[in-house]
Amino acid sequence: MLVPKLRKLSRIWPILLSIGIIISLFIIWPRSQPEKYPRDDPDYVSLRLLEGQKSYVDNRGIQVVVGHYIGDSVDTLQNPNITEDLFSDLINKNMFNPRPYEGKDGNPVMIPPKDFLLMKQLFHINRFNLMASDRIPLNRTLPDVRKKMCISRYSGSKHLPSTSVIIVFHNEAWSTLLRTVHSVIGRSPRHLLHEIILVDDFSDRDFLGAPLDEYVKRLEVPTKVLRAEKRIGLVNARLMGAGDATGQILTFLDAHCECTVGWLEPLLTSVAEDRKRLVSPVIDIINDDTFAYTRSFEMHWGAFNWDLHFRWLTLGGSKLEQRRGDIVAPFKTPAMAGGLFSMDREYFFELGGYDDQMQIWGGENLELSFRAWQCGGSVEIAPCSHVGHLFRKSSPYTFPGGVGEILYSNLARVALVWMDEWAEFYFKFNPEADRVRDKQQIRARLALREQLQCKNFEWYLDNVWPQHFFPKDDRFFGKIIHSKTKACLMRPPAKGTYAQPFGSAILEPCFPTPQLIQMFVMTPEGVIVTDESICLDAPERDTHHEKPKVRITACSGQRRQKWHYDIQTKTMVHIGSKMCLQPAAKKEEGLVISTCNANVEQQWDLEAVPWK
Ligand code: LR7
Ligand code: MN
Repeated sequence: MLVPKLRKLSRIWPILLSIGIIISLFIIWPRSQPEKYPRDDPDYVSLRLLEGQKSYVDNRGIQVVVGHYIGDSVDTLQNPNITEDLFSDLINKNMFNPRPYEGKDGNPVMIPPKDFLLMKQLFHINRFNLMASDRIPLNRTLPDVRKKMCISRYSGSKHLPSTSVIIVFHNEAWSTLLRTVHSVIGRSPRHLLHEIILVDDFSDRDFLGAPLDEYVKRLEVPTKVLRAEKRIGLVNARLMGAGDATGQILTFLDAHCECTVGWLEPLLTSVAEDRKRLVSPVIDIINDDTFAYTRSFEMHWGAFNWDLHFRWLTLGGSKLEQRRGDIVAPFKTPAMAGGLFSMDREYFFELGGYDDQMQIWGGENLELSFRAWQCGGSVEIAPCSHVGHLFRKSSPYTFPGGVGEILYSNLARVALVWMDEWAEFYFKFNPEADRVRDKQQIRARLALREQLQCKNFEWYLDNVWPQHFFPKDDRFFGKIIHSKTKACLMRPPAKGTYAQPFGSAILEPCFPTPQLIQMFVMTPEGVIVTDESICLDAPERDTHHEKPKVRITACSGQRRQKWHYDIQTKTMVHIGSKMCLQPAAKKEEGLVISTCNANVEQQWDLEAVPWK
């Protein structure tokens, strides 16, 4: 081992020279490179620095929606630059080739232009920049992104139960998988790591076979690789890992994470205080193009939209007030993202493990969140624990049976077992899920719900997520129709994997069959809210405009979002300004509020739509 190293020393000057060249490129690049690819090209490779980006709002100002993607799969290759042969050759190669400086401190990786073509081809294998990942060392440094207070808060956590870390994977890249493992080992107190269990969900890449078995033998924490004999999906892979684990606490991670310093102590502390807690870290962002590490906003909690897609929502109003005194204390969340959390091992099984009928991907995070809450546990986020996750725009692997069928079957199971009347709401407006509803055998899960004497979904909504935007018997749900034109109030449509909830409220012809995009909830407090927690909003005072614009924006609980519907006059009165809702003079300008008059322009009909 030593001799080759010495020999290399004599060749050090050319290395220094190339480092010099690379460093200067590093400095010149971002300025001198013109943007080669249009922004909306999925192959657009970003070399921009993401400095200052501190939340899930992306660089176009759009809230990034995670846990919601349905990508095309790798077996239908669409990149014309790459032949099937080349692809199957590349796919089995481990091209891990680290350079000590790349990705250091979470900085973005720079790829020289001569490698752009190959880089773009490799991107398709895992749907992230594999070339960039393969240049970053397994033990790259990351900034300590915790609030200062976190350090002292957990400095005394010596006597905590230890954890088994379970990482399931299907055809993960070597570099991302092992960077996950090394970040666990390198950034956890040794005595808190009981073992690491990698569960291979029937990968077919050569390097994930024997070479992986060999590699993990040399790690300083007992690490094993369990292998599924057929593709079993992430739920059953996690069950396999949990069944084998012997640590007192289970900690699950996706196979492309990077833990930061101090990540583990807050999770274990919280579970040790109350064994019925499921605790997630704050999930930071590893960029899929550059592998830059971006700290994400700590004041988000997890919930879901009307289609049962996971969403991050900003903690607002009273919830934030409550946290004033102790902003780094773990806080309760209606749902977890799903991939990264710790919980007591025995409690995991007491609570029913996972629904083993769930296939491949999706839905299990809500299922577990509902089950925990409704059956006496809780779900939390520990803001002092930060773990990076590589967010992708599409899914790289196959969904045997079809993405739709799998995802909707999983979600149908969640709804049928846990959501009571709100299951009807879900099926009514989600025909894809409704189609697979009757195929679900859920008797065992209903028996579990019975046996654990779990509370109902109404309790969950009222107590765990009182800010929710679902219909309920105490509120209006349906269409808001402009009496004169018979047009329906509508939210701007969401596009692709990004929700674009903000903009003007618009009036469009009503759809003949009820569509969620034209449905609104009006709460007893006078909030007009629709899916994605967006509210009808107007300024309480606007000295510049006679007819201030009405917008559709994130619900804030403020007075500017409160309305009163007068049944007699059929007017929708904005409480803060005492003005009335009406269409703007030009259709494309949407809606405004204006001094109330008895004019027909200001008349609205609230047409309730049955939702269950
Ligand atoms: O068939 C499969 N077998 C597997 O072993 C499919 C997937 N997997 C593995 C996969 O290799 C990965 O390690 O399962 C893990 C999760 O799959 P991803 O990374 O494709 O999922 P994701 O990060 O896009 O999706 C989120 O939602 C999923 C719903 O089923 C899971 O709960 C993921 O764990 C979850 N990820 C996170 O919570 C990370 C933060 C994202 C957010 C918000
Ligand atoms: Mn993931």
